[in-house]
Amino acid sequence: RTVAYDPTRPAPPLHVRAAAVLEAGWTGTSTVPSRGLYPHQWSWDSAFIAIGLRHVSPLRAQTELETLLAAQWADGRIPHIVFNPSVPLDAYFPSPDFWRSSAAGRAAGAPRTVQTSGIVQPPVHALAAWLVHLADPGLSRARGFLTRAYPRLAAWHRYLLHRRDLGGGGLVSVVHPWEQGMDNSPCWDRPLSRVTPAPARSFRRADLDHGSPEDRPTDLDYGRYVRLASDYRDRGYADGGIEGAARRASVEGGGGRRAGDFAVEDPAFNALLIASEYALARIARELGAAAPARQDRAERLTDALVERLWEPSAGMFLCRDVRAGELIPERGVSGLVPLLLPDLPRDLAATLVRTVCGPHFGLGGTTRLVPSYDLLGDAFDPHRYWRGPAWFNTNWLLERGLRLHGERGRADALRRGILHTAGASDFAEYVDPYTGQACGATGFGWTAALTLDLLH
Ligand code: 9YW
Repeated sequence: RTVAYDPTRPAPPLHVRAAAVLEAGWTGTSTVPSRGLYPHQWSWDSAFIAIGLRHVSPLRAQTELETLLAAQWADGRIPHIVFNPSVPLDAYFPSPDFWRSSAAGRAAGAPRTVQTSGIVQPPVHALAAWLVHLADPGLSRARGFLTRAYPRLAAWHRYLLHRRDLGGGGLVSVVHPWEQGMDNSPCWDRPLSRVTPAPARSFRRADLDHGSPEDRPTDLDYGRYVRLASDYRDRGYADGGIEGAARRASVEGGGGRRAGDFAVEDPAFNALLIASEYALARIARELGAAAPARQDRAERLTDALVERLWEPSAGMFLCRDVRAGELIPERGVSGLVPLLLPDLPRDLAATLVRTVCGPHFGLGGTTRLVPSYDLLGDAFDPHRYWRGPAWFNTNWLLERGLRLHGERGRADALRRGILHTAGASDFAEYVDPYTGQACGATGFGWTAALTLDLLH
C-alpha cells in the first residue's frame, strides 16, 4: 500500500512518498518492515524506522521504540520479533507457535502477555533513542521518554556483554544468522555447514509466497536456521556465556548443557553495540548522571574489536567463528560497518575507506551502492538477499562513517546514490548493486525511513 503512482501526473516529492510508506506500515503502536513479507515488529527495523519517523512524528518514533522495549525479557534481551496477535499464524514463518516464548522462555523471563521470538538482533536501539530524543527534546522530556527507556537499554547492553561473551574476549557472539540480521551472508556458510538441517518437510516457509525464490535464502539454509532456533528454544533460550554456564552448573549439578553449534563474533553487531554505548553515555548525561564508565567501555570494546576481528591482509574486519577459533575468510559488508566508530585508529579508518572504494566493494567505481558481499567473492550473487545485493541500512551506516572520518565528498556521493536508488526502486528492500534494480519487497520500512533521515 504505497502511494498510487499515476504516470500522467508528476510523482510526489521523495519525502512525501517515503512518509507514505511509513504511514502505510503503521499499526497504531509500531511499523511493519513490509505488509506482505514481514507483518510483525522487527527489532533492528524498528530502530532504523524510528530514526526516520522522528522527522515525520517524534511521538510515533518514541512509541515505536517503547512498543519494542515493552516486549523486553527479564534477562534483558530484546527479542528480534514482537508478534502482532491479529496477524494469522501462517502469514510468517517461524510463527509464535514455533518460538513458544512465554512457555519455553519462562526461565529467561519472556513476557507473558506478548508473544516474541527468542533470539535478538543488532543493538541499534540506544543510538535510535538518542536520535529520536534530539528530534524534539521538549516532547521527549515532557513524556519522560529517556527516563523510561534508559534502564531498559542499559539492561539490554548488560545482557549482551555478560551473557553473550561466548568467546571470552570481551565481544558479543550471535548464536543464529538471523541475530546478526544478514541471514544468508556467505560469512555464515562455514560455521553453518556444521549444523544438521531440520528436514524440509518439518516446516513451511511463508516467505516464498511473497518473494521470488532466486532472491531469497535456499531451503537448505532454512533447514539450518530452523535447527539452530529449535535447539536454542529447547534449551530454554539459556545462553552459554560465563554467567549462564555458572548458573546452569549450579542448577543442574553438572557442567551445564551443551551450548549451541553456532557462535560468531560479528563486526557490525559489535560496532553497533559500541555506537549505542556512546549514545547511552549521552543519554545518561542528559538525565543528569555522569557516565565515564560507558565512555571507557566503548573505547575498550573498540580495542577488543580491533584485536579480535581486524584482518590487515583484507584491509577490513572479518567475522570470528568462535567454535572453530578462527577468522572466517569472507568479505561481508558487516566488516566495513565499524567505520561508524569515532575511536577507530586513524590508519584503520583510512584503510576501510580504501577497501570500500576498491575492487571488492566498488563504491565510486563499478557500484552505485555498497554491496552486502565481496564483488570478487566466489559466492557473489547480485540478486540473492545478503549474498551481494546492496541494502539501505548498511549504506546509511557507511554514509555516516565516511562523514565522521572526514570523507565529505564520498559521503555526499553515497547520500545522492542512496536517495536516487531508493526513489527509483520504490523503496526496495534491497537492490542489484550495479544497476539499482529492485529486489525483494518494495515499500520497505527502513528504506523509506533512512531516506527521510538523509533528506533532513
Ligand atoms: C527473514 C525484517 C528482517 C530484517 C533482517 C532480514 C530479514 C527475516 O527481514 O530477516 O524472515 O528472513 O534479513 O535483517 O530485520 O526486515
